Amino acid sequence: MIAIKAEPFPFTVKPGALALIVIDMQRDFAEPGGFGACLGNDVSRVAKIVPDVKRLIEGFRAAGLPVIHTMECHRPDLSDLPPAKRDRGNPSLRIGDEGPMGRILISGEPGTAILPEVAPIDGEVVIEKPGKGAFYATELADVLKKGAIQQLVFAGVTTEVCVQTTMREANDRGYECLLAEEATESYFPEFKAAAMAMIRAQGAVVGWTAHVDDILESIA
Ligand code: TIU
Repeated sequence: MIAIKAEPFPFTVKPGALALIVIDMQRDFAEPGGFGACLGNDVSRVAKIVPDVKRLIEGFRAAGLPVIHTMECHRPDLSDLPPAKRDRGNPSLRIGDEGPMGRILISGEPGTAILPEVAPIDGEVVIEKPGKGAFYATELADVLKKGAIQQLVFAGVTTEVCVQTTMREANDRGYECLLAEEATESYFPEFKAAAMAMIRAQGAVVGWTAHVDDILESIA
């Protein structure tokens, strides 16, 4: 393996220590009638990155590198849903309400599932998370420690919410983090651009950004 061409400078891959983490590529954020749409967002932007997320996942699988998936969701009894989260944003349907794809953002419901094109395969870890960050109230820290993972490539949605929150959490825990530019998206293009810029500012204060092609070329 070689260094990945990245910003603000090349990302040196540590053999055996790199994993891909795919954040919340769920129907609830990509399809009409889901959580993202209930918050008033145009979800079509998310659907457009599916091919790039898919080829990144396939590249990691082909290289024998771990792929970890996360899902933002809550228990059916809502015991892990703070009222402050449930009531935020005046959505048309709130978390736990019955929507066209089942109960909004509830574990096991059809709308909460990961999009079929980028779904986990047998043996891949799936982290269900009640927060925006993937470390809060989950087993992610243990999974990474057990796998001797020290570096994370990030994909998924949305760039400035769950992706950036998790990158910041990982960065503080000592992981080197690289965001795959074409494999992440926001409902707001200007927020994606700002998140990318603030991640790599100040000499990679949160992490690196790189193009999917450059990541794939380096891990092949
Ligand atoms: N996964 C994720 O980013 N959850 C969100 O609620 N994102 C929004 O942009 N709302």
